[in-house]
Amino acid sequence: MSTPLTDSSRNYLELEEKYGAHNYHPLPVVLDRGAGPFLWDVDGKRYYDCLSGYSAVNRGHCHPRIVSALTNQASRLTLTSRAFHSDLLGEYARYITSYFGYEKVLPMNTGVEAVETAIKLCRRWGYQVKGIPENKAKIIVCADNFHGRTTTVISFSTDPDSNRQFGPYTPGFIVIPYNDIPALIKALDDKDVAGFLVEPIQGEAGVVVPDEGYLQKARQACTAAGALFIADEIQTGLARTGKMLACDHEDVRPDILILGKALSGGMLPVSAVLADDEIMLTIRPGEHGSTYGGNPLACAVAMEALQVLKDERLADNARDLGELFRKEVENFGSPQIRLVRGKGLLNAIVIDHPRPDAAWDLCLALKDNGLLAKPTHGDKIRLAPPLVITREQLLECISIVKESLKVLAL
Ligand code: IF1
Repeated sequence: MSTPLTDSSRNYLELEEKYGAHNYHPLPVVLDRGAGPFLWDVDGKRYYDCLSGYSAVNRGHCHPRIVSALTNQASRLTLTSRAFHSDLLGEYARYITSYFGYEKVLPMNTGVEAVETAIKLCRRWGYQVKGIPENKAKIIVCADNFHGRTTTVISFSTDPDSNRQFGPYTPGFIVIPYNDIPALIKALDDKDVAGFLVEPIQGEAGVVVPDEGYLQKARQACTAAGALFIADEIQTGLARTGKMLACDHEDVRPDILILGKALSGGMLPVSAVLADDEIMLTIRPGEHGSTYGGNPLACAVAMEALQVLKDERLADNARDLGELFRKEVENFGSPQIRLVRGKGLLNAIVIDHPRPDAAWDLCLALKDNGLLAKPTHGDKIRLAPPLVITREQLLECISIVKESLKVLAL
């Protein structure tokens, strides 16, 4: 149904298939170049990127200022390890803490490492500050969460694809429904609860936006119960949803803020955990760390990437174009679209179709028509272009979606 692969594309696919583990099922497209909202395949065909490296490439591909920060620093000093000081870590720590309004930062690399760090901090705070008996600390999480792939983090996943046959699992997590304040208040009754870990919008679940006021009420419930409110903004943060943080929509300040993905603008894995001293200083030298965490290359890239978000007012663009996107797609009135939802430029359309692989087929048609997106959980397609996309470009994406829907006509 999709246009056949060229010989050269097929070669790349076969190489990956033969020598790479089979832990992904990518769309059959082989990319070798990117700029702004565009990607090009090895045959020179151009696509709109509506995945943005799972929301890492918020400033578009190969943003000149970030590339320049990367290459300048790469030819000077890339890694010292934390056994020594570098001339950039302190500067970066001052920059990012004042940017987000926290007393301290703990730098890591991948998103899930930052989540693990937040879990360790939360438990440590529970023992040292809240006075929970040793080994009794619990953390509340939500059903259908996605926080990464490590053994501990999949221990509290409710998605069998993520955790089936990877046990035994790490104990100490309580799962409650998402967007359910009474369930949270009830779970917080347990005096051994140290914190509540939540995505402000559930990404992997299919861009599930909670009711307005949910984050604010959850924040208040945590404060009342003496538990930490921990926001995983790895996917929602850094201008993606139309504010710098998704929590900003409700003026909520997390006790622990987790950032990743877009922190480096897609150049290298850079993540961070932000918190105040009462929490952060419960971990002392030698008790946590990472070879690459806080490396000078990451510091230089992250500072430039954060500055670009402000200089180019990308949160405002995400807010305005997100509203346009949802309005236009709703206006299709397509019987094959059950609904469109999201915030800013983090959106999903939910497909309504008898064929279970309809969303996959639509993604193949989108690809043929010059737009790349990926289905999640069968019937949902996430559409999250780089935030530098212009109004005209977004309108072109919308007409590609409209045109491609024809493959689903019944
Ligand atoms: C995969 C989704 C996106 C995340 C949140 C932590 C992490 C992620 C809220 C871990 C990672 C990923 C990773 C990717 C698929 C992907 C994803 F489909 F699962 F939901 F982005 F849309 N917290 N999200 O979304 O960060 O360790 O990967 O740097 O296949 O695992 P990481």
